[in-house]
Amino acid sequence: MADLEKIREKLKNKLKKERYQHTLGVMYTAASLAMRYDENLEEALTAGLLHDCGKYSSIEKQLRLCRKHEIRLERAEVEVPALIHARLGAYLAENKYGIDNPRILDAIRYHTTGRPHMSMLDKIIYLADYVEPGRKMIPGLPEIRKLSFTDIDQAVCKCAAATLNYLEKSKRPIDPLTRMTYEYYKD
Ligand code: DGI
Ligand code: FE
Ligand code: FE
Repeated sequence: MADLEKIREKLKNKLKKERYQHTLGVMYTAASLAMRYDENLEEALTAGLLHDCGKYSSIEKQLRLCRKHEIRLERAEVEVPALIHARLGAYLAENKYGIDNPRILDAIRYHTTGRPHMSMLDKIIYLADYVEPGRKMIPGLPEIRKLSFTDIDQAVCKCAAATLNYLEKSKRPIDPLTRMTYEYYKD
């Protein structure tokens, strides 16, 4: 069993204050969703706590760590630096925080884009990241918060739609997985 207290201490030293606060918000929100959907609490807490462990403030540092550990990035990840921390985070969780549970590692790996056929833990982390209490208000957030606890697939769909909408409006490159998540959950 992972020692959550130890992980917390380590993250507190590595992440910026706001990122650490967000991390705790995701951890507790993930735990609440796990209670609602009969998922393993320990797994939800661990994945929530570690989901952004690769999110060092500088992208240069994230890229440097990827090179150092020979983490191969997809083309979309090279084009969109915001995506790097999810793959890097899964690597660090496994190799620096001693997590060997593949369900937790996948939830970290896919927390930014989602993916088709998400596990319950994947969905919980994907949504907790979006709806945790410290998230700044964005259109549709109150509805997605409520839906997360009433119809999780519908919540994933709305969340993916909102992300796509935002990316299209701001004309940013879109990872194929981000689109596939929406396509899969829309019906
Ligand atoms: O790490 P967080 O800030 O807590 O949240 P996150 O891991 O969901 O990352 C959010 C950012 O990632 C947000 O600015 C939207 C962006 N994002 C997600 N999918 C894509 C994307 N950005 C681009 N350009 N393309 C994507 O497909
Ligand atoms: Fe993230
Ligand atoms: Fe996050």
